[in-house]
Amino acid sequence: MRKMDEVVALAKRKPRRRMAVSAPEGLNVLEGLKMAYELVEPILVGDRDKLLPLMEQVGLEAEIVDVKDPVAAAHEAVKLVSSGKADLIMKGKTDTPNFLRAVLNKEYGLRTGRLLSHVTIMEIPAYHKLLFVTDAGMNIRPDYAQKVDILNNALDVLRALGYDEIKVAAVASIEALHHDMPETYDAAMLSKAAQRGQFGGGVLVEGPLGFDIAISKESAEIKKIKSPVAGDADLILVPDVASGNIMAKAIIYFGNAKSGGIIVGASAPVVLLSRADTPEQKFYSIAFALATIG
Ligand code: COD
Repeated sequence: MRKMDEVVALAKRKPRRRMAVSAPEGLNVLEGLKMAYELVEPILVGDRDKLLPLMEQVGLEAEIVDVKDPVAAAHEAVKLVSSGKADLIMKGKTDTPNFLRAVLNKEYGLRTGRLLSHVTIMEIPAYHKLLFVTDAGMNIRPDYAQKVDILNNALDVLRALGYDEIKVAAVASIEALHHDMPETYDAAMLSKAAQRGQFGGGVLVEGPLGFDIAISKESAEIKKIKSPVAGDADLILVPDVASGNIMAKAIIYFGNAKSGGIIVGASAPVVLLSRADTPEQKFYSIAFALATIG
């Protein structure tokens, strides 16, 4: 896929769903929800007194579940999903760790027994196709086994969007194995596992690769790295949340990218990017979540 509009078109072909939104008291959240009104019916879990004037300003009509505290709102929103009153959930102003703790709640959370992980989607004017990044949002310092789960989750997402050949770059700061850089060993092991078919057909994993090699054929030629993934990656598997989050935000802000983000592996899709996102980014995140529902 080359454009975010293709993901939006896919989402528009799905049935409209009910989406619980935790602490949506912000113009950017409400404007994003208005843009996505054709895709999802929002249920706003937040402070009614703050919401009503903002909703009037934006021109959005929606059910409100009155919860003043943003952390309590995350828990109520999760309960709406686990009780079947909503089909998916989105983070508004609740901070990410507390929102995720509500999603992971042992009693009423959205656990499935699988690892939950984050996938970012980006349309970057300087790149020839959509670029996905995982995990720049949830698992702080994943070990090798967790990286296998993170990769499998992201592969499920791309397959749900219709990909049957997926080029994955497991990135690090260098292409050689370095005894003091464990991420280079993890990347090499993932690459070997993929060669042996551990991630299914049509999946190519190359690593360790510098980010420049993953997205630039010229860099690969200069550094004499021969791989079908070089300069043509669909999915970037990052070593940890810090490097991935910084990389993704640098691309979004300096690279003028259209972007969206979701958590996968839960019993329902979870829409999650940064609190500072624009309405357009909220809209793309919602479309991305909807497009991946089977
Ligand atoms: N998938 C499934 N279960 C999980 C996961 C996961 N990814 N992470 C934790 N759990 C389970 C554990 O097995 C355990 O049962 C319980 O949840 C608590 O685990 P802890 O002790 O690791 O939980 P926390 O609350 O200390 O941390 C979980 C967070 C998701 C809150 C934490 O990992 C986090 O803050 N992640 C980064 C979020 C962030 O700031 N992102 C960047 C901004 S977008």
